[in-house]
This record gives sequence, C-alpha cells and structure tokens, in this order.
Amino acid sequence: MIATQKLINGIKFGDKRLISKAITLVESKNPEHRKQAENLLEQVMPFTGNSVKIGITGVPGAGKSTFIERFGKLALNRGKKVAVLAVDPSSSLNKGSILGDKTRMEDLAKEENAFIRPSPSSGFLGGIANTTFETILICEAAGYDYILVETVGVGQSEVLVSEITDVFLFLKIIGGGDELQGIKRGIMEMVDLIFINKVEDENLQKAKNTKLELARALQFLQSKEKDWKVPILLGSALENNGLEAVYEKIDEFVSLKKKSGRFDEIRKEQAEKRFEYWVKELILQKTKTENSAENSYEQHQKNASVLKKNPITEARLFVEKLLKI
Ligand SMILES: Nc1nc2c(ncn2[C@@H]2O[C@H](COP(=O)(O)OP(=O)(O)O)[C@@H](O)[C@H]2O)c(=O)[nH]1
Ligand SMILES: [Mg+2]
Repeated sequence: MIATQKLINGIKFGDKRLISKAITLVESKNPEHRKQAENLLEQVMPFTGNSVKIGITGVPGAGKSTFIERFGKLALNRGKKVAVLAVDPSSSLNKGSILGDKTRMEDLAKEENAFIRPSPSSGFLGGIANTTFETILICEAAGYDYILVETVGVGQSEVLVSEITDVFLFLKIIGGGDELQGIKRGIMEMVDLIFINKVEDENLQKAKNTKLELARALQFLQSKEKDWKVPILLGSALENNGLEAVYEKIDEFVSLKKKSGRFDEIRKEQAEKRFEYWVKELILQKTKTENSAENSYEQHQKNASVLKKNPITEARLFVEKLLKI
C-alpha cells in the first residue's frame, strides 16, 4: 500500500501513475483501503472545485470516444488539461470495444496534459462505476480543467452521470430511431447541449431534418435550466468538424451558470445527493455484515420474496430490529 501522503503529493504534482493508484484506492471495496481513501479525499478536498465536468452520452457507436479524443485535443491546444473517464459498460463486456477505445484514446493518452482512465472492471451501478464521483474529485485536485465522462444509455447510467457533471452533452446520430436514442427515455430532459455527429457532406440535409425534429421535441419539454435554450449543433468528430462550436457553447453555458450562481448551486445539490447515496450505501453495507442470523438482511429479504408477503413490512421489521426501535 502506498502511503497516503505520497499519493497526495502525486496528485498535486500531476503524476499520472500516482493519480491512477489513488483512483484504484478509491474504487477498492477493501475496508482498509476505504479508510485510506476517505482520508486521502479529505485531504485533497481543498484543491477541488475548479474543473468543468462534462458528461457525454449517446448510443454505442454514436462516436463518443472519437468525439472525446478530438475534443480533448482541442482543449489541450488551448492550454487546458484534460481527464477522460470512460465508464462505458460495453467496453468491459466487449473486448473489441476496449481495443477500439484504446487505439482511439491512445493518442490523447500520450499527451503530457491528458489523463485517460478506462472503465473499472467491476462495481458498475447501471453502467457507471459507483465511485466516479470520487474519481472526479481526484482529477479535479490534480488540476484537470476539463473532466470528460463517457457513458452509454444503459439503465440508470445517464441519470447518474448527469448527477455528477456540470454539462450534459447528448451525441446523436441521424436516424437509428429516436426511441433507441433516448428521446422517449428522458434524456432530452437532462441535456444541456446536443451534437448531431457523423454529419458529412452526403447527409447534411438529413442532419438538418433531424435537427428540426429534435428542436420540435425540445419545445414540448420543460427546459432544465430556465435561462438556457439547448443548442443543437451539427458536425463530424471523425473529420474534426464542428467541435470548436461545441467548445464555445460549453464555455458560454458555464459562464452563464457561474454568473447566475447556478453553477455552484447545482454542485451543492449534487453533493447532497452524494451524501444521500453514501448514507444508503453504508447502512446497507453495515446491515449485511453486522447482524445475527435471524435478524439478517438475507433472512428478511428471503421472507419478503414469499410472494404473498408484503416487502414493505419485511423491510420495516428489519429496520426496526436493526435500529432497535
Ligand atoms: N463517418 C463518421 N464516423 C464516425 C464519426 N465519429 C465516429 N465515427 C466512427 O463510428 C464508430 C464508433 O465510434 P466510437 O467513437 O467508438 O463510438 P462510441 O461507441 O459512441 O464511443 C467508429 O468506427 C468511428 O470511427 C463521424 O463523425 N463520422
Ligand atoms: Mg466509446
């Protein structure tokens, strides 16, 4: 185990190897590691809060990894530091996808001011690693200006990513079915910006139609932020076209939110949600480890699974015994 102070220094000096080690520590479920991780986070907290966290969603194959690679380079060219957290569950399920992402991101990873963290192999919660919030804190403390979080429309992953990022970007491709791409699954209510990707000469007209449809769909939704009309931009990540406009729009969004105070307000709400998450998580962990057999979580859960029994009653009985009410 590497000493906490060494890891902290590594984070402060932007030593990528030690940043990686610190993230591995934060991801660990081992109780000793958890203690050390908590201590480490406590000490790096004063250095957090200065990044722009961007969540990027879209169906597999929409071009998220390609987009991130290009966007990352753009930010580097402007003198920024970039961290990429890939929490694409398809990457760990499908070896081909890992290789694809690896080659795509390799170029970026070689850059001094870029840091790439691939998906952890376990610990997914509906597609997003349940420690991504904490991983982001480490990247922030390490001085990364942009933290890009790639997710995919599986289960709750989009909601979770939108709850830990400042800007939520939806990468859409032409056609492919709106339902599949999440129009009806509530993504549209979470997004701050839409980028229609893979728009090249031959399909420009189709892309414009898609944009009109999207704009119409957005009209019927309550906008997430009162003072912001979700922009729909067109471009091609592959041909490096249209990414500057995305960069500018993100800048504009962040400036606006900072000016109005919403930026910090949203971050505070996110921290509150994170607190709630950990309360539930830690109670659940304790209940599973520190109970006698007849009062055990498993026993009550088994009782609840008898179909004529009411799960709410079993849950209440269990909690009452646990808290000795
Ligand atoms: N034609 C075209 N292909 C693209 C574009 N962006 C990505 N692709 C290709 O689409 C495939 C999937 O890209 P990837 O970035 O892995 O998508 P992800 O699954 O959303 O991360 C790859 O073969 C890319 O080369 C684009 O703008 N135009
Ligand atoms: Mg990808």
